[in-house]
Amino acid sequence: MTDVTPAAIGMVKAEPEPIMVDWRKTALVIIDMQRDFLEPGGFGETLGNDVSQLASAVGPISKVLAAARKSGMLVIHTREGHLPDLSDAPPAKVERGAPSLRIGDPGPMGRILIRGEAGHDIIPALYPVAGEVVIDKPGKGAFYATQLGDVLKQRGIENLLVCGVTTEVCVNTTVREANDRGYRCVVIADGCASYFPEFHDMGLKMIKAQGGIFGWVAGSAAVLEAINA
Ligand code: TIU
Repeated sequence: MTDVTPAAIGMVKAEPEPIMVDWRKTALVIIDMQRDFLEPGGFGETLGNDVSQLASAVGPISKVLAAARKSGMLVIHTREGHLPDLSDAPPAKVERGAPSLRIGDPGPMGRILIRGEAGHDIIPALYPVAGEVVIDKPGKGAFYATQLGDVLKQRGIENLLVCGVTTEVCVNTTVREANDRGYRCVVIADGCASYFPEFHDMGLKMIKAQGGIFGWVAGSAAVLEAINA
C-alpha cells in the first residue's frame, strides 16, 4: 500500500485544442446564477433585458455541478451584489443608464442587487450545498475586491471550469482576470448565456481565438465525459 494518491488527469475535448487537466487542481466556478439576473423583477430585467434568454445555461450547469460534487471537485459560486448601505457600489455604477429600478431600489424580490435580499440569492436549481464556497463580489470580475484569489491559492487550484452568466460580462471579465493570474480557464459554452445571443457567441470566440488567448471553450458534454472518464 502507498499513500500516494493516483494521478487524476483528464483530457477535455476543447477549442482551440484539447486540454489536459489535473482534477485535484481544478475548481468549478459558477458565475452569478442569481435570481436578480435570471428571474423577472430583478437587476437584469430592470436594465431592459429579456431574462428568459439565460435559462438555457441552467440544465448544462446542473449536470456539470452534479458530476463535480460526485467527484469531490472544489465548487465555487459567485454572486454580484452590494452592501445594504451601498458603500461598495460606485456611484458610476449605480447612476449608469436609465434602468426601471436602480441598484438599491425596492423591487419584487427585495432591493435590487443587494446582499441578503431574495433577488441576490442563487436560483434554487443550482443552490450551494455545505462545503461549497460562495464569493460575494461588487464588480463584474470575481477577483476584484474578493477572497477568490486566496481561496484558490490555499486549495492549490491551477485550472478553472467556468460557467454562468452573462457570457460577455461577468464570465468574460472573470476569465480575463483569472488568465492574467496564471489560471487555465475552460469555459463551458452551453453553461454560459447572455441576454444577447450574438454577444454569447462572440464572447466565447474571443476567449478561444489566437490559440486560446484567454482560455479554452468546451461543451458541457465534453466536460462531463472528461470528469466521468
Ligand atoms: N453577472 C453579470 O454578468 N452581470 C451583469 O450585469 N451582466 C449583464 O449582462 N448585465
